[in-house]
Amino acid sequence: MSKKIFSGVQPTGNLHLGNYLGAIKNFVELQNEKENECIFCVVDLHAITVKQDPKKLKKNIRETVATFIACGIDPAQSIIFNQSMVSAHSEAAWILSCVSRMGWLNRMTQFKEKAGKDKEKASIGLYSYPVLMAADILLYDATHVPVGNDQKQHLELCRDIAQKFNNDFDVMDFLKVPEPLIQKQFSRIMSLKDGIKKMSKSDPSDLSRINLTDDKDQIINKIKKAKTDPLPLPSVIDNLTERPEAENLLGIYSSLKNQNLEKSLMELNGKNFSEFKEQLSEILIERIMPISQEIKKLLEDINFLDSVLLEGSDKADKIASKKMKKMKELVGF
Ligand code: AQP
Repeated sequence: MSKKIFSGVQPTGNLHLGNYLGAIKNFVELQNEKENECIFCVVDLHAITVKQDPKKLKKNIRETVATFIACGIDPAQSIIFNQSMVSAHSEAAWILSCVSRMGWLNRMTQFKEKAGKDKEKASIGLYSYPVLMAADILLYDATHVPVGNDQKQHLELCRDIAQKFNNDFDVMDFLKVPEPLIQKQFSRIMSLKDGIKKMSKSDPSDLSRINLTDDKDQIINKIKKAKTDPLPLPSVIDNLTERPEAENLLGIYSSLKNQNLEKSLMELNGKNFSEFKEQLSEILIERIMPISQEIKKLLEDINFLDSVLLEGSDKADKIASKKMKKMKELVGF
């Protein structure tokens, strides 16, 4: 059955292995099932929920488009566009924020993590981030949303918002309730420096993540320095309990090889951590280098990247403005 796919990535720089294995790799697989309609958005409105340098933001927007394409998203097959170029996202987010309840948003763990200790100083945008995300998805009648595990709670909220809007305005199925598509295994890649923190663009330590623009030497160095524990490599999954760093590195290895953890453990049986790390670096170089080289090449042609966004935004605007018009009518505007 064909699916309508929508997902977004924030242009906040440093796109990393977590973004790739948790989300973008899945985008490409879904696109390659030819019957699906795919829309991938550079969510710049989301990016400004925390302070951004305007010049860097512009650069990061182009870098995100280049990364999408370098990873295998084909602008001739999928719509790639920029959220701020389609005004319906902001309009729908306002209407949906009037439908959403404070109590729902108060439960969002990502806000608590990102706002840190001083929540009073967090932007209102950061607090209402999940409502904008719901608007993004619902404007396109997306049936499926591929995301990393960290976005699961936001997706559940999106479903609640869609159902409440439909109930409030007595329209059975106007907003389609989407299904999350979260990979069963390895959907949360952790920091290379701390196995209980997710790999993240905003981590101040570059050693905590493999960036999709890293070169060979950077990859080798980061994996060499990745935190492990003093125990030997496990031979069975049960031995991974309370060993988050080992579990993370083995998860990355398995995800890159498209195999389960059991198979990787069997394959690596008898090896020590430094031999395993060498093997992990090799496979990372094999997978990441072509992406990193392609990103660099694409970034030399800014006109091409801008034209992809312009064309994609035109196509997205056609779909979103139609839905927005109906939404406004339902509300009574
Ligand atoms: N560590 C991760 N493991 C698996 N999936 C991940 N994603 C992000 N980090 C991991 C998934 O990547 C997609 C795009 O994420 P995003 O850039 O829109 O936002 P994010 O989740 O806030 O990513 P970061 O890296 O943590 O950014 P910062 O540091 O700026 O907050 C999403 O589908 C996400 O699930």
